[in-house]
Amino acid sequence: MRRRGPVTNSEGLVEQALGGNLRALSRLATRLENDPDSTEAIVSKLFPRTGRAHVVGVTGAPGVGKSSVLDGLAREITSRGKSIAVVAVDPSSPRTGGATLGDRIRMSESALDPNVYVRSLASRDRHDGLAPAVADLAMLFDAAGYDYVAIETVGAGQDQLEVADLVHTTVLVQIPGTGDSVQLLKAGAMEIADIYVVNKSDLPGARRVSRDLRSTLSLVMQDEGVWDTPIVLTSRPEGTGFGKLLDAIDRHYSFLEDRGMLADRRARIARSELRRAVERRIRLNDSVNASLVEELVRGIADRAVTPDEAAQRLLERAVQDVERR
Ligand SMILES: Nc1nc2c(ncn2[C@@H]2O[C@H](COP(=O)(O)OP(=O)(O)O)[C@@H](O)[C@H]2O)c(=O)[nH]1
Ligand SMILES: [Mg+2]
Repeated sequence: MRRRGPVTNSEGLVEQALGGNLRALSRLATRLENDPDSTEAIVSKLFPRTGRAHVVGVTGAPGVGKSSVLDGLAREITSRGKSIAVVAVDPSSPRTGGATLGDRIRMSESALDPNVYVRSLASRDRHDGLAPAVADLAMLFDAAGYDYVAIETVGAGQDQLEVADLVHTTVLVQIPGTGDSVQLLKAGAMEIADIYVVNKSDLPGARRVSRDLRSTLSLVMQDEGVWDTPIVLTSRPEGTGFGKLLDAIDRHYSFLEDRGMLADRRARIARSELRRAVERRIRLNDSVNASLVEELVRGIADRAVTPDEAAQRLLERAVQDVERR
């Protein structure tokens, strides 16, 4: 289907969305998710308005209760008069299935609670990390003025490390009865977690998980004056721990600010923004220059060009295209 004047359209939508129109916000989110060609125009409008939200990543294995924790957190945030938008990447957080987030989605769409907005990304089979739209959506909700923007992602190796590049604070959710913290250490997860949540603390063994984390952390982090990674016990059915979790999240942001470390995190986020924009250009040209890509792929397979020569030619074409625009 052909769109007429997509740029003007997006501009109008951005105006409306940033003015508080939830329908426009939702349409813009859909566009960011499904129409990569319009991303640049949208982002250029959003970008000057971003940089205010506290962006929080929530990661952990499927079923540990990331969505439930976010639901509890959202209630705590709204009770303090603040707002949160959630980008849910976890494919186990569908709109169906009666998950608590399903209710949140309906709530935000019917604008019953304007302080909570949940957006689930259609799950795609991506084995190469997070969809680029995740970061763009986080930008959208930041620009729209939400106090907190949370990204919920499956804690499956790569995406867990990637989400840490998009956020100020990474929350890693664990539960009683699964592996010990040595596995986390091996997976590199201990380096990215700013806060641990032991969810399902109504089940037996939560204290043991918490002690295990604490002792492993004390081995890893021996420096004085570094962030003392909090371990927060939560329980969705009992509704406990979410106040403490929000306190810990806020405390982490203040810590970054006070220690002059917020600038480092911002630089880390900026680096991933730059990388995405570069990739966007190449991808854009993938569709424009599909035949060149095919030719290069064949060339590499036939050993006629090296991968680096092919990459160089693709980049040269990308630069020409940018100059022509
Ligand atoms: N007992 C108990 N079950 C929980 C708790 N939090 C979540 N669950 C359940 O765990 C399952 C997975 O929760 P969900 O939030 O969808 O996990 P996610 O896949 O990590 O987002 C659901 O059946 C929840 O009802 C909790 O604190 N205690
Ligand atoms: Mg979920």
